[in-house]
Amino acid sequence: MSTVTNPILPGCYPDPSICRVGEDYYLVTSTFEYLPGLPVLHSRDLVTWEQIGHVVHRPGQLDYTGIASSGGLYAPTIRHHDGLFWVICTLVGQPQGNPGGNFLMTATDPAGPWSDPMWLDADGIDPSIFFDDDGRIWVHGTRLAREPQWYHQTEVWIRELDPETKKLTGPEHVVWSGAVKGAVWAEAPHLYKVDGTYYLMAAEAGTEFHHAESIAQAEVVTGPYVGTRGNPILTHRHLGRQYPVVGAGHADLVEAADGSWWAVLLAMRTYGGYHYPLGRETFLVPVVWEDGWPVFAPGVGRVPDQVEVPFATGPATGLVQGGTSGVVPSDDPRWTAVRALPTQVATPAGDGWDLPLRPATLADLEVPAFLGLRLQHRDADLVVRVGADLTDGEEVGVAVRQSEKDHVRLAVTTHEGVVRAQVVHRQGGEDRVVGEAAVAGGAPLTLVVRARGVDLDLLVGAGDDAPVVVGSALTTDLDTVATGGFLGLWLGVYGTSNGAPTGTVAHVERVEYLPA
Ligand code: 6LW
Repeated sequence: MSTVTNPILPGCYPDPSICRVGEDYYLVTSTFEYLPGLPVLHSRDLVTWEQIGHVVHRPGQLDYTGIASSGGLYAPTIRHHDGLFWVICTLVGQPQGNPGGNFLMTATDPAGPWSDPMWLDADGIDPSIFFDDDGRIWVHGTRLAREPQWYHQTEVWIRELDPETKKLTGPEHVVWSGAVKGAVWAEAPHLYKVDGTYYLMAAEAGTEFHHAESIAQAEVVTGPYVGTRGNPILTHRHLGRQYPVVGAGHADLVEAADGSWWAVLLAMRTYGGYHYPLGRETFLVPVVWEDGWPVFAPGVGRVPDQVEVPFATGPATGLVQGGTSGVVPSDDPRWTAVRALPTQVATPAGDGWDLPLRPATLADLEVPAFLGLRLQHRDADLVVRVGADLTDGEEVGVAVRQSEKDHVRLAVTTHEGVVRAQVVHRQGGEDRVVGEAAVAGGAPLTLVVRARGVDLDLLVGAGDDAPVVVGSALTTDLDTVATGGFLGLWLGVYGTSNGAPTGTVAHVERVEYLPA
């Protein structure tokens, strides 16, 4: 028996989906505009998780051109059938004329390689796939209702997939709009068959404070689906905004090898008031079946802080964080870039990276020279040692990123041989300088993001000098409660020539992510 502390995946790991193959569990989450996309996490016991790869890991697999922050990859579903892993997902926010929408990818090894996308003729988001025991395959998803009877009414549709052509075929069935009349955003639908009955489980009320999970059953896969009187089967909305975990929903079920049932779902841990800078995280909840319906967290009725997993023997670490030293080597799977793969913007070099500056800035809808990782702890430091021979107009720095419009950066620049550092808070698309300091001394520079709850300090030190604070900001000005969107915060290193052609390469000697 092991006891794991929730969340099992801390930081921005939203919209989890899980499947089991023998004794192995595989889980995927959304990644929006970040690449590589859709991390594949593996566990043998639900308590110790390791990242083994990504579904979107190859240049050219998907085109992220022009995709704004909080667009991109939403809400994947992972299933295993007949020796093949299937992921179905949506690429959101493609400019007109480019492929986008719902697609399938398959792999024989969940660590990859994964196939190119097989695009589906279906609009909407949150697709899922169900393999019935009669050999038929059913795709389902959600979209704004074609003939809405209330504002933001969505509808869950089901349609058959032809296994040969991988195209949708036959009639479409609209089966669900949420458990309550007037429900908004029926999302993350997943079909299951348990003891001969079909179950359609879906979230509703939006991926925010009112988020809730509901379930319905049918005798035939295409419905009609009838909800349980017990809906919603899980929500935290009745606990109020002071409760430290909010927004529970977007669940997926898995049956363990011993016959026990579990759900993974997203929720947010608040701090600094009603804010969640770490974003939507993945939690584990035990499930039992009573009278033909699932009961989430029996006896507790909400997402438990700690979960006992009887068959687990592991150290219950949740997602294992980097090395003990905190150094993030360039092959660490947590590295992500924006609209491109890390290896398309930088080259691994020693413990670090060679990062060629790019004309694009963090504010542009392009590929910036940015390498980052999720903020996974309230209190953590990102410490970067970087050297660059900048010319006037160029900058290298560290950033706390929500989006193009909202981020805080410590920018080191040079002007006529004078090096200085500025902390710039870009808020709602407007830059504001919140701190400034001269930088004198040797190379390389040490750039630090120090997150302590709501407080963010950005520091610079030259050569062997101890870093000093240049400016400060608040994580609660950067989270999605403040800015909108779907993301938790990212910390990273960046370099830009601010629009000018450049041949400058920053050498990122060392990056450490240090939970404090
Ligand atoms: C996702 C939707 C949601 O598509 O947020 O919790 C959206 N739910 O299901 C983006 O993550």
